[in-house]
Amino acid sequence: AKEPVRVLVTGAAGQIGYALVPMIARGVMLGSDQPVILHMLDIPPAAEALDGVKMELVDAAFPLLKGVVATIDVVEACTGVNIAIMVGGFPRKEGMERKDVMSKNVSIYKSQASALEKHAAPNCKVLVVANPANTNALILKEFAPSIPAKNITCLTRLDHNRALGQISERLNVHVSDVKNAIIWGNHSSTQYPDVNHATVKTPSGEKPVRELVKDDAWLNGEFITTVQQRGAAIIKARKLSSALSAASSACDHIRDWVLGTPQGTWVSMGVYSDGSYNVPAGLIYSFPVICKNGEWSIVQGLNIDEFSRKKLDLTAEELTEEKALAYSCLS
Ligand code: NAX
Repeated sequence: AKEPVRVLVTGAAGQIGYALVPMIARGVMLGSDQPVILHMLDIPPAAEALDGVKMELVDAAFPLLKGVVATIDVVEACTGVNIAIMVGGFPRKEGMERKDVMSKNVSIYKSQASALEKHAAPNCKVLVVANPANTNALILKEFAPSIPAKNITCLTRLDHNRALGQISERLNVHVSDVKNAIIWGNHSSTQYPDVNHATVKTPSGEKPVRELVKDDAWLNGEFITTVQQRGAAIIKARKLSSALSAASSACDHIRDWVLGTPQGTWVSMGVYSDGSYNVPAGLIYSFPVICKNGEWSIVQGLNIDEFSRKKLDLTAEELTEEKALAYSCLS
């Protein structure tokens, strides 16, 4: 039998946490033969709710779940974890300045970075979900210098899956037949959902999405804004932000990272930029990646047309500004 993997979920008493922990305990993230021990962290006002989640995990009698640590102590939460899903953060409230929200998250991610660096298992893989996801991940990287940069990522897989979903709805094909969309840049409304290399599996082979949709105006317009604004549309409809889709996408992100992407398929991940595609190095930026043997690598050599170039640069500019804002909060 396999040794259990320890998975940390911060903000585990929140909405996404409540959707995510049962998925992990069922093997959706790491496979149906992989036992897990869940570490759940939240803050004192949510401690009682967190205990309630733990009670439900016990009650669900998951065969793969070998233990549950529910705590408000960041050191206890981080100790020995192999995978860390960072969902906890400070939300933007009405009337709050961007700088104030950034400042709260910078201080959270700075201290959690230190705890992970000191107490997590060697080679711990980190996924930041909490917004501003890219910049929180960057802060975590900066303050955990002994964790390799390649182990620190942020979630743009939800945006990626949303793009696949929109194409699937438009063409009336199954979403699993659509692949190789790309989310470039920030997990924000400046992200660029790119279908220039995306394909659909058809009875007569793989066909480019553009050839099948036959409507460049839609692909260059409404498709992009729908994906960019999808989070807001969910809030309007549900009066709550995306939770089940965020949790499911977080499982997809880690599963593909650990177990590998299928041959010929890439996915989108926010990763530390090495300057590929002339994206400034030193940002956490969403790129197309393939994963093999537990490591991601950026897909190279894709053609970037002029329309795309502008959009890649625009979202990079926003991330550069966010980085500067985050650094200004440190002093
Ligand atoms: P909730 O407010 O329901 O839950 C957040 C939880 O984090 C709360 O239980 C809170 O007590 C806890 N928390 C706050 N500070 C903490 C700290 N220092 N340590 C540990 N826990 C802490 O929010 P939810 O809807 O679950 O969303 C969580 C985060 O995901 C938000 O930042 C949200 O903006 C972000 N999202 C990111 C997405 C992505 O694709 N990257 C999509 C979904 C989501 O909007």
